[in-house]
Amino acid sequence: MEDSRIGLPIGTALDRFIKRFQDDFPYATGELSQLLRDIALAGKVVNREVNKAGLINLSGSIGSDNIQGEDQQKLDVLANIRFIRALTKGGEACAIVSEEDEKITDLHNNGKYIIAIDPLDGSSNIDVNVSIGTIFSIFRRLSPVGSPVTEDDVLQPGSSQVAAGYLLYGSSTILVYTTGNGVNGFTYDATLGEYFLSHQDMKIPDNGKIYSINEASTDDFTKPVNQYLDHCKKSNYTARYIGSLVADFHRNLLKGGIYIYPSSKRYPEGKLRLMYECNALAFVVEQAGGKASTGSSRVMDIVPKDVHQRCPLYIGSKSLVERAESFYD
Ligand code: AHM
Ligand code: MG
Repeated sequence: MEDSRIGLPIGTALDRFIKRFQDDFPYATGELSQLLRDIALAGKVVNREVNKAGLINLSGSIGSDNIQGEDQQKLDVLANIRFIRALTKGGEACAIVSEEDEKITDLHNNGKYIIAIDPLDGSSNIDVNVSIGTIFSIFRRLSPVGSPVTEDDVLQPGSSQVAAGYLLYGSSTILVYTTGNGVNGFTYDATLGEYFLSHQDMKIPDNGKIYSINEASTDDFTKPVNQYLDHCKKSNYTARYIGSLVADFHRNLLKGGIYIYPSSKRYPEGKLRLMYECNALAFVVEQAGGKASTGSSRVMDIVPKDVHQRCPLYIGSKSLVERAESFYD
């Protein structure tokens, strides 16, 4: 089975795929390709650790909080180490922003790329064998190579991403990414230690019946959010909420639906982080024909003021997101 747009069959190894499209990247020198390979490799290591967590004493909390004041799990910390190490080694990245680190990691090298990463998202699901994921965003630095990394290099809007994607450690492990030429998914075959193209040129259905939101918080939500939820119920939608952003997003990408984490009394700015949770999925969804909104504006247009800034998120099928936005008009 060959896709006319990408010209490579299902089953193509990730490495071959990356090589084939290397020349399509702006400023192609192979460095962005190498970064994607580094992320894929670290993903294999994290996948192994996630799969064995119960056996090798990796379950549970580490007993400290991260910058968000959230309880860090052992696997959160380990995944952070694995990804930072993989991204540091190659020299392609000059700075890394991570959910787990308060400050930007400036690598003081000649790397051209800035990475924003949530090494392991869905902490509350780590110990209970529920799907969790890694989310990444890649930007090109703006300042000249050789000079110190600046705030402007790091605080770029999502619209400047050169690549983004996620790894979902689920019933199977999948890497989904975009470099701005559509979205492709690669399923990991652990017996061969390799990712293979399984989802070509992914497109999100324009419509759908799934809505995903933590409905226990309705008392905290604003009127438009609750009105939209009433609309979902009256329209016979079905509710699906795992509480792992990557897993909820991936399901809706395949089946059509909307994921919402709105602003609320508890989280006036929303809970999810713009730079390493919302932007990457926004880039993927737009490339797949969907939409990502704050409820009133495009997520990827926000210029971040802080690396850990939060943002309300309405993401998924275009017509569903637009309908949700109409409740704010
Ligand atoms: P985390 O980065 O601490 O794991 O938090 C992000 C997670 C998302 O994966 C998920 O969609 C959301 O938080 C769930 O939040 P809640 O428990 O409030 O529904
Ligand atoms: Mg997270």
